Amino acid sequence: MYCNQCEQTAKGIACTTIGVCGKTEPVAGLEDLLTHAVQGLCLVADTGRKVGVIDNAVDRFTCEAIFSCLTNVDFDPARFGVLIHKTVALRETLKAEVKAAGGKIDFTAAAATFTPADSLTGLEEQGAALNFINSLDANPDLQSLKQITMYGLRGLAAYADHAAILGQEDDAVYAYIHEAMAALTGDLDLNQLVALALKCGEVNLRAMELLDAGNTGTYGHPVPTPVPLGHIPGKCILVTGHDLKDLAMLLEQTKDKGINIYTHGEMLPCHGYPELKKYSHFYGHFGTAWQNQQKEMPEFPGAILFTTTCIQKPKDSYKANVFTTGLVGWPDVAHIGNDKDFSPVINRALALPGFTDTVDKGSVLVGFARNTVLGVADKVIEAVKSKAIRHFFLVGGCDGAKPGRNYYTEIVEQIPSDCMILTLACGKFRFFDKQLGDIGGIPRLLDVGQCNDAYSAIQIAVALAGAFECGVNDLPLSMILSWYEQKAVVILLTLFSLGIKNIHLGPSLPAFITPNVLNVLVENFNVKPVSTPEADLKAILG
Ligand code: FSO
Ligand code: SF4
Repeated sequence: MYCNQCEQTAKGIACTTIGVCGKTEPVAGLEDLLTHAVQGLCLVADTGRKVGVIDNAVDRFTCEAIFSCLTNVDFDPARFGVLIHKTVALRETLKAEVKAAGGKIDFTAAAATFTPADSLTGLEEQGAALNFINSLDANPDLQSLKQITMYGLRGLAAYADHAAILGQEDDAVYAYIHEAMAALTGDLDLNQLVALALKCGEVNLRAMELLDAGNTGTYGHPVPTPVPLGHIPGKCILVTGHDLKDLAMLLEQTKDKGINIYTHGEMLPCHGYPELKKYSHFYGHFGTAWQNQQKEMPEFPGAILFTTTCIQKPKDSYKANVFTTGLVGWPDVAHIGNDKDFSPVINRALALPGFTDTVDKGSVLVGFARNTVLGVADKVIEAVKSKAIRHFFLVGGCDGAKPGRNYYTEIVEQIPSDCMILTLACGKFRFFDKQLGDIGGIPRLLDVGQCNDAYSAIQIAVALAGAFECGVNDLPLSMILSWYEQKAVVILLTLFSLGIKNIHLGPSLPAFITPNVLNVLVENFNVKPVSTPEADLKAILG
């Protein structure tokens, strides 16, 4: 195996025997084979579009298959076997449709013609034989740019899939995904690859806009809401991941069952949505970010539902309590299918003891997405003009296990009291419960939401720039971002496509970026690796 797509990759180079994330060598091969197969499907779909053949089932499936290869989504070899066979079956059906519409189907690329082995072992061998990453391009810089786009596509597919689940789709997004996946099978020069990567970021803005419309259109705009961090007596279910619709369906199915629902990780901001918070049994939040699952989940006395994503190997002490749904998967863990009948989760929760006491651990405030923040825009603008607010920091992104991530806790602690801090995604758990006070009644620490709500943060920045009649780069705003997986890669591409500069990125730079490609990013966007909180704050604030 050779995987270097995430921030925790082994030795900062690549995982070559087993993933630090727990990905096994066979699964790595299956992910490579699935990606190869999806490229074949995309070659046909891209050709089909030119003769008017557009198939929504193919569009939706393409996103699901690509999203399945994102870090910490699916570790189940059997599920990958099903996906690979379905990809090739769809490819052949689509070929026939394209041919009937007058399109050319004489593809020579191996991805468009390969036959998958019948057995899972055979598929694993086919995957291993691909040597996929190293075969992308012999030139390391071009290979690096291809990887940036491919990982960006994984993030983009994730957002497009989340949005489609809520009924929000735009064919332009699918068209780009097909075009780009197909293009990555061929030879492209440096300029073409840079353009393809930036387009990925641009299209992702649209996908995130669709997701924002899906979430806020279905569940309302988040409103400021205190969320208890303790618990109350009663049976309980913990919901983690990012999928609001799964949570909504679970809340509905448990409303008269005497079970309290708690969020974990990236589901915390769900407490702010009017159509979710209306359920009286939607109680509070338990635990912190994804990498602490194995420590925290054994302590939860109820069932645990993983929506997409991040899953870590469930320990035996709580594995029987774990259920997955959506694209997330772990071998031998019960999976709730598309009928979304959560009865097995509910029955497990009823069979477990639940909490028997009341513990008060205080609360945190959520609900500062674009509608809330822009609702107090006048106050904020006035505070900037009167110098009550000196600077805004967006400290956001993914959390992870590396010790270097203490940087993010420390910088938040050291940011002066006349500065506001916006945050989003699971990196916030390093400081989400800190009491940072307020400026003129506005809390200093504002939780914009999940990583999936990056669109909301961008809209806030764009609106502030409009109010001050300047560009986003000219605002008293600094972005201190932490990355871990490929949704963060595509958000970075989106920020680049918007011309946003001076991003501080950490805790380490991606292993798949070569020094030459990094130079291009530094020259064009002035990306800076994070250094120390003291040095970075001095450089920003003077
Ligand atoms: Fe975190 Fe995982 Fe939301 Fe990522 S839970 S790491 S950026 O998948 O998605 O922030
Ligand atoms: Fe390693 Fe990350 Fe790939 Fe997992 S996803 S195998 S940790 S690089």
